[in-house]
Amino acid sequence: MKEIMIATGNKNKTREYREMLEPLGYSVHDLSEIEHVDPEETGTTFAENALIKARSVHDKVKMMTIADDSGLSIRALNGEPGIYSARYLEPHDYGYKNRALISRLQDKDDRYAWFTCAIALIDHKGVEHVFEGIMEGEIAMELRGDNGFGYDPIFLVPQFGKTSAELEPEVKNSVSHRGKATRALLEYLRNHPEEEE
Ligand code: ITT
Repeated sequence: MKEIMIATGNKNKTREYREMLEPLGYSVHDLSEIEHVDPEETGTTFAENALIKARSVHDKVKMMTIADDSGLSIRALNGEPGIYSARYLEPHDYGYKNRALISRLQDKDDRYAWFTCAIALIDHKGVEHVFEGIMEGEIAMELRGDNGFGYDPIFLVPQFGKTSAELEPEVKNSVSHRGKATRALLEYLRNHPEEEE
């Protein structure tokens, strides 16, 4: 079995990675199995923050480690919440955050938004790699759907006419920022089998 550590404290991310990696023969671990203090995300890009998270765990676990930094960017809000997606309007829950974003867009015609996911991989030799994926869409007029997590209920995926919270998990993974970045990661691993355990 190939072992991979997902350096995340977000159970929803672990679930999405598990759905994508287990069918390919990976045994997926996350931070719930080790003692770990989250590093401060001091980077200015998704890629920098993903690397900060991955490095902080890789030394400890000595197995192939990935971390992702992801978030929602809204063009009419100059890219907010962006790299601050998890911290936006804390300590409020996502019902509140999602309603707040919809009301900030009330008078705007431009509802274009995109999710970004940067996955940092640190391989056995300690070499760092980054894979990125985006999903483009629009901010919906109201919250819809119970699947997914975070900002999914307000993110309309144009080709389905549904929010990403209304999509079945496999369908979301097939078009999502995390799905695309994960497929790029897997292609890299397939081409470098010596880096798999
Ligand atoms: P870790 O740092 O421990 O991985 P986190 O939740 O703090 O967990 P991020 O710093 O990457 O993760 O923040 C990403 C936030 O962006 C996440 O909490 C969601 O609010 C949002 N987000 C990312 N991917 C998403 C997705 O697929 N669907 C909905 N919201 C998403």
